[in-house]
Amino acid sequence: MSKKTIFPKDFLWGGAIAANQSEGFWNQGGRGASIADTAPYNQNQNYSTYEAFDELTIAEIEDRLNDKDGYYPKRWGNHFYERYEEDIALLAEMGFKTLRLSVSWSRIYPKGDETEPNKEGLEFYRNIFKTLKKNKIKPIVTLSHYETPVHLAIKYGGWINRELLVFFERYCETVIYEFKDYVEYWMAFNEINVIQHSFYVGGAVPKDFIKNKENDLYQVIHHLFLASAIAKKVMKKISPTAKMGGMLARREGYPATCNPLDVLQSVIDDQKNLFFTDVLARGYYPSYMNAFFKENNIHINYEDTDDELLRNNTIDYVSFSYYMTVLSKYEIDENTELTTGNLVSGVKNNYLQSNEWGWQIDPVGLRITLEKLYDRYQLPLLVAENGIGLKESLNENNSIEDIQRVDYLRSHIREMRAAVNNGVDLIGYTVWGPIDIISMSTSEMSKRYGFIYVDADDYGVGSFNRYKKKSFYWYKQVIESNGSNL
Ligand code: BGP
Repeated sequence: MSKKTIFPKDFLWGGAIAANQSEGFWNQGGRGASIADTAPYNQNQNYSTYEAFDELTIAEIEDRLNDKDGYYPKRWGNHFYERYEEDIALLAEMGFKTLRLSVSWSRIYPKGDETEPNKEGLEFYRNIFKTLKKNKIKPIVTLSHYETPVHLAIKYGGWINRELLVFFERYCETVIYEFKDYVEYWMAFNEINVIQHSFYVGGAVPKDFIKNKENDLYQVIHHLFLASAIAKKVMKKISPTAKMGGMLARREGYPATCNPLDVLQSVIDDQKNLFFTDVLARGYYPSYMNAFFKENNIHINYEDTDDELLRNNTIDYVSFSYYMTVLSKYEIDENTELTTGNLVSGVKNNYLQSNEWGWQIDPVGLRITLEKLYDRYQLPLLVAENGIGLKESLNENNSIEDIQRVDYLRSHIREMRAAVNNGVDLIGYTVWGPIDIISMSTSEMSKRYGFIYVDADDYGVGSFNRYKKKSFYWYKQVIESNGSNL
């Protein structure tokens, strides 16, 4: 390996947040409720059965909306809604080149099916984009980060219903038109494959609408593919020089042994994950999925124009979240040790250490995934999320010595650097939750990812003031040196 590895000069160093985990003020500024606002915090939770992934009936969703069931941290976030100027100034101080953030659909169309957008919502994001521009930070915008308006879930059954395509197209047209002068990078859905884990989180589908689980799953996925293609189609029309990406929760894995059956299992597990980016990047269903549909009697309702829509509107770059790896095993029995993750679970790898939530830390896995994805798609790649959740509290100097975070990020950046050196076209790296943010899977504030500490607990008690951690200064120097000073 060459000693002097250089990231491209316009490499997008930065971080990533989502509206529903950061903004708060969930019912202010004309905003409607989104499905994320129904995710409660349960202090007695068992980490392997995250409530965030519960399947819910309409009655249960309504109960949660009426606060029948406790405390909902995503409604409060980290107060980005009122502190975004201060937050962006801090990110600019670190030298951020980019901030990946989502627009909350229900701030723009509070119920989702209106014909006129909410002006206050548009104003809010316009101010954010202006502030980013002033600070020379390029936004990467996710159009839907688990944020479907809850009304679309209750009234239409969420993404099981093809009618959502009409509402989503209108939303995309509005947002892309309004912000075309500020945004060069878009992506339609965050972690589009989360639907494999929850109809509600991934597809806004209440239990009442699910008739045949497996068939319905692929119908919802088909609609998400069409919606992604529509987002690209709209973007091409309104902002032809911008780029539309696809976003996958990457499940990188290895065979548990060199038994060919474990190796084959690993290939099959990988296909289940890569299926999503295969369709988005190539514009058609891969043969292994067509075979699977045939064998399992799965029939997707297609319209004549669907094939053309998918083929003509493929993504411009591939992005993914990467936190961990797992093992694949042909035969899993009661002695097989399993491991958890927020989306990824599988067989435990004893060569790896885990974080407090059982997520197995594997920097080399990031290199492997970059090489694999680039080879498969030959499209630019973006690491849209990476980072480590830690429980932290301020020391006497109002800071945190988050050495573990620095170690984690440093080791992952080293592997990215090696991949770039080996010819991978990597355009950016956005560390998850640069300012402490509510956890997606556990709804905890105390699972912290940030370079910047937010003084708030799991119940929203605290000043919400921001404090720089040690990693703040470290990441600043990483960006300053374009990744050579780690
Ligand atoms: C991803 C989600 C994010 C984020 C991250 C960390 O799956 O896209 O929204 O939260 O994981 O996960 P968690 O917050 O559950 O620790």
